[in-house]
Amino acid sequence: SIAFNWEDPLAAAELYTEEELAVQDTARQFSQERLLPRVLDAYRNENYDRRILEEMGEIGLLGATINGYGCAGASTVASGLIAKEVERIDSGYRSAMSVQSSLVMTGIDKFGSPEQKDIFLPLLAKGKLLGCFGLTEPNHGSDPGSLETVAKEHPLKNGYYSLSGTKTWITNSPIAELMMVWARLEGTGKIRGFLIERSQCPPGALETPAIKNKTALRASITGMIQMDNCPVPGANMLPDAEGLSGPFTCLSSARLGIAFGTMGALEDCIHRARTYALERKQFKGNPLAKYQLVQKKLADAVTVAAYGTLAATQVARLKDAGKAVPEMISMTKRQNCDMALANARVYDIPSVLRRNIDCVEIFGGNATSDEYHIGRHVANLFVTQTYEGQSDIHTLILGRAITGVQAFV
Ligand code: TGC
Ligand code: FAD
Repeated sequence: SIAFNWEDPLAAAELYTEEELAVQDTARQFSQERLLPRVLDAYRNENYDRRILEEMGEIGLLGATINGYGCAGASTVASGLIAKEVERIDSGYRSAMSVQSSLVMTGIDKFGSPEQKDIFLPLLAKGKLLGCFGLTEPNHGSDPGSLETVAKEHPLKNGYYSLSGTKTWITNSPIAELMMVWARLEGTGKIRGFLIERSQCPPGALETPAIKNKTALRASITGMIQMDNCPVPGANMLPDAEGLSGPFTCLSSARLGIAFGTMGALEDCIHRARTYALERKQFKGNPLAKYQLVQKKLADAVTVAAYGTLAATQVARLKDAGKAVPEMISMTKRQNCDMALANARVYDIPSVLRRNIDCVEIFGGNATSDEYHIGRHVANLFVTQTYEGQSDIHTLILGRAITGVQAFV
């Protein structure tokens, strides 16, 4: 007989192929066995274990949608399910992986030369080479079209470009060996992508200081990329990306991964809150789960996770069929990040106005202890709402598509 399954209420699994379910199982097993035991130490000490990407590479989780170069050639849905399982542990772990797979590897796969693909993709797929993606600058975050980093012909080294400028808030940058940096090419004024190899840069030309003491995403490393006449071989410019459509194409891939991933984080919050509510007793020995207000919190959060997963799955299917447009991705990224955060945390508005109540309240004072894992998810989800286009920016992307009038400037 068919029964309601609170862990998959709208039977999303029915929409997945055998292969996609197998990929999800592999990712879940890896995440639970290899990531969960590390996460508290990583988060407490801002200590990302670089070996994680190699371990992910060994089982085919990196660049999963790419065909060839040692990549799995899986569907966008399968790749989304990987993100969901990894983010079930921590958004920072998904972040480090997204940057490698969706931003750097996608960028090379879509816009790289055959030589760039042959050299870099197999190493990135195995996690032997660690990548980062530098678009944001200190003065230009939501508006990367105004970026100031400049690339010009190197005055001393023939066949080289010279890059100068600063990128900030760059995931993986302090430990990355390969940096995909977006800069304005002197002369044309167009934005182009460059692959900077750390091992090729002389001292002083490239610095990547870490941004320490973060209040969230502490299990991933974040830093700057400071370039001072950094020499980059001409062969390391991405030949097929000119203008913002290059970085934005990579972002479309990563944003969809975040839409899946945040549903994994929310599902973990639900799982933990449900267990806690069944075990914790207050008032005459009743479990918290007996109380209607607690049940409403769980009902809301379970509904949000189910809807968000279905929406991300639909957009991923459309993407594989060549029928997705960026606004669909903006819609799911915005909605899933906002709703995951709202349902995981305390909303700072009067309770009478609250539509989206949260899991964290169910833990009472214990929410403050990191051993309950819930506070960590809440802090991380705020960042997912901010990077890859803050939610209000996606609101404006949708508003532009709905009205035909753009509100950015
Ligand atoms: P706009 O005129 O809208 O577009 C410029 C050109 O880009 C094309 N385009 C896209 N192409 C592919 N995919 C997309 N999603 C695209 N969106 C736009 C567009 O067709 C146009 O092409 P062309 O050929 O006509 O030049 O540009 P705009 O400057 O008006 O853009 C405004 C806005 C707000 C939409 C854009 O700047 C924006 O999305 N801002 C948000 C910035 C952002 O998302 N930054 C992310 C940095 S990376 C990051 O956060 C990684 S975190 C990773 C982790 O740790 O998980
Ligand atoms: P701003 O652009 O200054 O925006 C501040 C606020 O103003 C936002 O709420 C925004 O929505 C709002 N705002 C801005 N313009 C408008 C407008 N026209 N109308 C209405 N509201 C507006 N970047 C990378 O390139 N690579 C990475 O790997 C990367 N990793 C990151 C990791 C972490 C942990 C964090 C926190 C950030 C990361 N980022 C990365 C940067 C991220 O993409 C930016 O923080 C984000 O795009 C927002 O830019 P900003 O911080 O400069 O905010």
